[in-house]
Amino acid sequence: LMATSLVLLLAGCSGKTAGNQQTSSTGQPQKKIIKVGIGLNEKSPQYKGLEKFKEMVEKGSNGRFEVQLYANSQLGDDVKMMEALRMGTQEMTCPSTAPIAGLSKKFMVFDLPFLFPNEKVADQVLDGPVGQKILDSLTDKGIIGLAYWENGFRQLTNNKREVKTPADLKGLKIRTMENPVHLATFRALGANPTPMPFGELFTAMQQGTIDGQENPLTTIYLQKFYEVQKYVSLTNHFYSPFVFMISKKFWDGLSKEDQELIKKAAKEAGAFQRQYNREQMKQMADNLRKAGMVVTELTPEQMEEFRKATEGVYKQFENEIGKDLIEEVKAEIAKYNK
Ligand code: KDG
Repeated sequence: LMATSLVLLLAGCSGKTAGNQQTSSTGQPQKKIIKVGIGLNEKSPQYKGLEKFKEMVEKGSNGRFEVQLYANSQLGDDVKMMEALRMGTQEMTCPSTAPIAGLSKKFMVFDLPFLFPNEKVADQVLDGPVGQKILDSLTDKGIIGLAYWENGFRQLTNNKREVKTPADLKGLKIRTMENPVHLATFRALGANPTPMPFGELFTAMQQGTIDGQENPLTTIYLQKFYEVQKYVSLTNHFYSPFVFMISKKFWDGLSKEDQELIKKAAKEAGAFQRQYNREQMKQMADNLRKAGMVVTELTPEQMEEFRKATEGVYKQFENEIGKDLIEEVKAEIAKYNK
């Protein structure tokens, strides 16, 4: 036993040379491992995007990188994984923008209710200068934001009753992401919101500790929320971008060429992921009906009631987000919304 552990110990040490670069006992450079964690499962469009990224980086580097994908919060929830990126104990993750607010309040601008009119406009604003400026606010937190991907427009589910107006939401216990703008929005709608990491959500719905939640239809279907929720209302109340991000500690140890490779792959895989997400989304309302959910489309008047009820949230967060930033994003949206 002693001998075996000694051999293992030696094998473990011999590979280490200075810095990030490791060599095997044969003198060949060892693969650099990139661990990527997400909360959603392997069926999610997000995971499909990560598979694309993995393929691009592994091929593009002739196998110098190995990208390991971990779904289902295996590496922790969004907040915990971002912390691991900052420490340099995990390389990449892809949270919704909402939980990023804990690191940079600028991201909260995207959490404002009924902000983006459609995905096309969102793409243009996020991929433009204001989107980049907000990504850059992560650098001094130890994170490099590489690209925006898409989670999508969020819809409301619950287990109590059909929701057509804010009045129907009264008193319902709704799980939100860990974000003050989301909490304020649901309070303004008369609900009783409670923040919770994604990994705890299914069980909370199953056990009835919450009545409902909100997520894009892809998530509601592919995570089988229809097994524990009866009603879904197509409210489109938030548009959720994802941010594909990498640990600055890891990033700083890479060559310029490798940084370029990873950045390019993050963007290209993101373009694929957005496309795939939108394709998938088209079938989801039908899928959910077939799975037994009541899918409620709102009239323009009912939508307007939701919008009106949450209008005050913009003012409420003006100081925290910055009035200028809100105005800048609104102006960008107006520019592209033609
Ligand atoms: O993989 C992404 C998830 O970790 C999370 O961001 C999904 O929208 C989400 C939620 O509701 O927590």
